[in-house]
Amino acid sequence: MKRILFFLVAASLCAAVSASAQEGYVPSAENLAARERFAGDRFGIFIHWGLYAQPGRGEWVMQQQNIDYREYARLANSFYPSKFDARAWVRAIKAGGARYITITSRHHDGFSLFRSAATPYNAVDGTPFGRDILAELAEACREEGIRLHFYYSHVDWGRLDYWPRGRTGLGTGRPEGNAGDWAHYQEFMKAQLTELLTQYGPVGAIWFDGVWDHDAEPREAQPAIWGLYDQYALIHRLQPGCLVGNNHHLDPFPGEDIQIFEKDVPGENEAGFSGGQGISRLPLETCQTMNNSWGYNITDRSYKSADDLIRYLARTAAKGANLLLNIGPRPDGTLPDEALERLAEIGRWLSVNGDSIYGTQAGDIEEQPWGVSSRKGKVLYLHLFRPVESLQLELAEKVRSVAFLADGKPLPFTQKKGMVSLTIPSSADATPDRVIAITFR
Ligand code: H79
Repeated sequence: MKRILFFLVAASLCAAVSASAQEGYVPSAENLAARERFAGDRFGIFIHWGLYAQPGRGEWVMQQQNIDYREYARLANSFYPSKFDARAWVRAIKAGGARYITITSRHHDGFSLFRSAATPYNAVDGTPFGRDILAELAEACREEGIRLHFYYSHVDWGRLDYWPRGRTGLGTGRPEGNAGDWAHYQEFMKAQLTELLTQYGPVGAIWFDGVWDHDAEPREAQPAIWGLYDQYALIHRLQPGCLVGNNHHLDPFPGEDIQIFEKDVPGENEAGFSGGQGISRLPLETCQTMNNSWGYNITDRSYKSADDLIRYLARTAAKGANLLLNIGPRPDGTLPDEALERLAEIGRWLSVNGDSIYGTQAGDIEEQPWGVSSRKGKVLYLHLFRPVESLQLELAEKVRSVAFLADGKPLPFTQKKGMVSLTIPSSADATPDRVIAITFR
């Protein structure tokens, strides 16, 4: 109780000013256009990169191994990714068919990948590498025509002003009895958000993560605890077209422009993070790992096959959501071979079948044993995940033509009383998802 009071007093002071503005949030025309563009993108690549790439045990290593924050910070002295080449990343990602990149500007360990006057604990001022990772990436993205989004952690496992702590980062050596300075931490985050929105050109989205650290407090308390409305107003003021997303696993708060689902397509909860949220009317995004780790994990070989990832992309699109697929670069700055191979395969599939993914909405037909469906205007796309000989579909609209998307070969069909029957010739071509386009009149 004392803790709640502390937060409310500390946070409401700074949140009060703009809280009302965001509570009656009306997105600008620019923001609405950005949402539409985002929803059409359908496929992005998530990059988790930071000091944690060096121990190679994922981005939670500091919390999981209870590493003292002073010892952990020494990893900055050996941050020297000699093979980092932003253009090579962006080219591989673009060839993979992704339309945007979301990179961890600062994760829970508190290290910033960008030049920041708010803390020396950053890639430029705090490492021998001395280069601004985000600046190089932003330039490469501009050249290649890919949008850039920034992940930003609300949680910090090493700062003394991040106190009271939440449920994580309790073993990182911050002294008991630390007074903390929550209002100072809020100011720090706003200073960094201002940098992110003024140093790198247009930012597609700010992607927050960590509200769940204080989930002992109820949902309604979260905006005031974290100063969310203040941050959202700041972002929209600096860049009206910048989308705000927050991976809090709750129903969206006012001021958010997209809704995020962690490791599940919207409506499912296999990973266990999505039980507390429904599906809103905002553009949706599912983030997912290629193996079982976000940050580089040197022993995690549990990569999903390229075929499974392609089907996951189709399943996500069929739910009307984007897929944000993760890669954890190595400490030397390269993308893991396994990730590059999968990217290339997804890109090959999309170069033929992209029409059934980009710019689509959820399909008219729910997920079936044979696969899923997506829709764009007058065209319904059937994604066949396994061979079937025939399909009976209840479709109210009158069908004009049916054809394979890959080669345009027409399929025989009949339509009687709203029931469409398709006979599907078998194919020798191996594909994880054979797409049929049904065009209505
Ligand atoms: O950045 C990646 C992860 O590091 C971060 N989000 C993705 C995108 C993340 N890691 N775990 N989580 C998010 C899920 C949070 C799990 C929690 Fe819990 C469940 C937080 C509170 C309840 C685990 C169990 C940690 C504390 C208790």
